[in-house]
Amino acid sequence: MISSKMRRAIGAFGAVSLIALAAGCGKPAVTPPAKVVDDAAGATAEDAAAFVDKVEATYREAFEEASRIQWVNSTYINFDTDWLAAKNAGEITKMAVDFANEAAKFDKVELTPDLRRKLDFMKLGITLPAPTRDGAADELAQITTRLGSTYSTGSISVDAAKYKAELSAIRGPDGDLSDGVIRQNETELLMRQMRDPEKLAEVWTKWNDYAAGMKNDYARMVEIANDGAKELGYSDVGALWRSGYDMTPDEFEAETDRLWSQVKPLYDQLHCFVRAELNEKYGDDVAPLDKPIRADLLGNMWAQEWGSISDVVSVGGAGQSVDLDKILVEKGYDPVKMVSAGESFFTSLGFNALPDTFWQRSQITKPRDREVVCHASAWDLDSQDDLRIKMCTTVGAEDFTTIHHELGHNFYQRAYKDQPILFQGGANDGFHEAIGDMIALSITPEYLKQIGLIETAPPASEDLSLLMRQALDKIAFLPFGLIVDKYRWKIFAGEVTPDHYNDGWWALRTQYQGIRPPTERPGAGFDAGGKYHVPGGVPYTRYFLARILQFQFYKAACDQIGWTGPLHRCSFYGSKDVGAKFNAMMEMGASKPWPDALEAFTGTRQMDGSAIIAYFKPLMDYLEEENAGRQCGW
Ligand code: X8Z
Ligand code: ZN
Repeated sequence: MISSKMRRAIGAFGAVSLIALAAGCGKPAVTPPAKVVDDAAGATAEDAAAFVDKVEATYREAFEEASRIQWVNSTYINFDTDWLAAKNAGEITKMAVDFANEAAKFDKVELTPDLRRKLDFMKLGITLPAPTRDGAADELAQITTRLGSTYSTGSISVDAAKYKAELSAIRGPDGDLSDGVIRQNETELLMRQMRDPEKLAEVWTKWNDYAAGMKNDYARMVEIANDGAKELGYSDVGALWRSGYDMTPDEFEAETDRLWSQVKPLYDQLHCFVRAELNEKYGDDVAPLDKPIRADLLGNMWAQEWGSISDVVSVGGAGQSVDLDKILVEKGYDPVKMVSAGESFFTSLGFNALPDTFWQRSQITKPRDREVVCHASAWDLDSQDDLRIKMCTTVGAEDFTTIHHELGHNFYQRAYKDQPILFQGGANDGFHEAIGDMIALSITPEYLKQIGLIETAPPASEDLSLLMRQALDKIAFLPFGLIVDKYRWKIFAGEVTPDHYNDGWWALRTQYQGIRPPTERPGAGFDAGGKYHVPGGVPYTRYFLARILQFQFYKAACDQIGWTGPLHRCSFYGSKDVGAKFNAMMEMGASKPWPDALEAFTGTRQMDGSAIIAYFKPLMDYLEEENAGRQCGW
């Protein structure tokens, strides 16, 4: 499975990672056995340059074909597209592993920084490497394809009559409600909307139970990919993943812990306040004040972002001043119009409009009558202009943010399209995830007024309620963003074994997020498998980094326009200067160590939590006061 610097699509199963999808069928692809090159005798810098040229030419062609296969598979999952995707993924993994091994013959040759970086990326771009022994790459590709499809085509069964109202709310009056089968993306929508603790617990439990069916495949995937990582010289896959940040794996882990300790006080205050609000709504039985919060009450299947329960968590008793969910519906926005609005923000900064093919080829809403990967992703199929998003958009605030997120990937991809293919990627993967989010931070009431979504911006007295809505998404996410990989690092290192997959998961969930499951979980289950990126093999620390970085980018942009007001009210909509400077960072792609890119836009070389802390300062002051008499913690 390939990703990062070698990916063509971001956030796609398989296409973030060209090689993730696999079929459980079909004859293995025929490819020559890989040869491990350990003879460095006589290799020169010129040889290295010629080798890199060959690899890049090969990848340009191979990635385009792989992306198109992955696209068809992700937008039409069936036996045949799984078969094709798995076959192709196996071939690409073999090719990439062969190149990575061959690159080792230049380990001791003195090279320019660019060449050295490209050779390093040949290894680091393989998210889940296969060992070179016969059959391993194909087995891995089949497993990862099956995991992807099993997740995306997953469903649960409920009593249709009991959920009639909820199902018609998400399917509309014409939707068929009779069968009681709730599909994966519908379980997400239900967790957002339902407020009945018994129904929440049922949907939550059934989805997490469904995930247990992916456990054996996952455990086998870990075995094979770890063998592959060892052949490439890493202790395990976790170490490989932590090596992509221009520092050692240990330094990177320490860096993420440092960032977490900077922002943890924000989370602790938010947790304390939200738990008290839930206690008021649901009472001591469902939401006691002295225990971790029940994970199904937070408006999200994974308790990762809590913005959907802003109706429950109110500031000073005030209602929601700007209810974007309602406004988008009232103003007659449909999914395409939402994407158009997102594009307009980027063009206001001076970026060119998206190509016509974006509109012709993207999947913006869920097609009827066929299985697709609903999890949102952004694609660049030809490493040039064939940009697309793939979403199952519903009209509302959450997907409006996700659209900006995905478009951020597309505009980044286009900005670095003239880089050599091995440098076509984010400065690090956190940058890639932060671009669109940074733009979305600029969706302030003042901006909504500018684009005609609201008539008058609310007074400053309503800032706290707006900040609360943001905190429920941005701050609540921080520990989740950290633990998904802390968990997988432990699995790859053998510290959490399949018999204890759930024990390991819930230990971290409780320790970092302060949440608990609504029902008793089997220790040997696989609840983490119910989160897209786990069966999808998509590394997750990138999203933690992005939560920090997006505020750094945003603050830098606001400084550039000379903003002196409260940070959360700044919108840089329409600033060509910010656009030009942002583009200068984006067009570097992955060609330089990430601190260079960060410095180009923000003037600093450190990832740092002080911008997110500054943004939420007014809310934190409020929360500290409100929580003063409370027993916080769990
Ligand atoms: O997976 C995504 C994007 C695609 S890269 C929609 N995100 C993470 C998630 O959904 O878990 C964005 C925020 C975190
Ligand atoms: Zn993304």
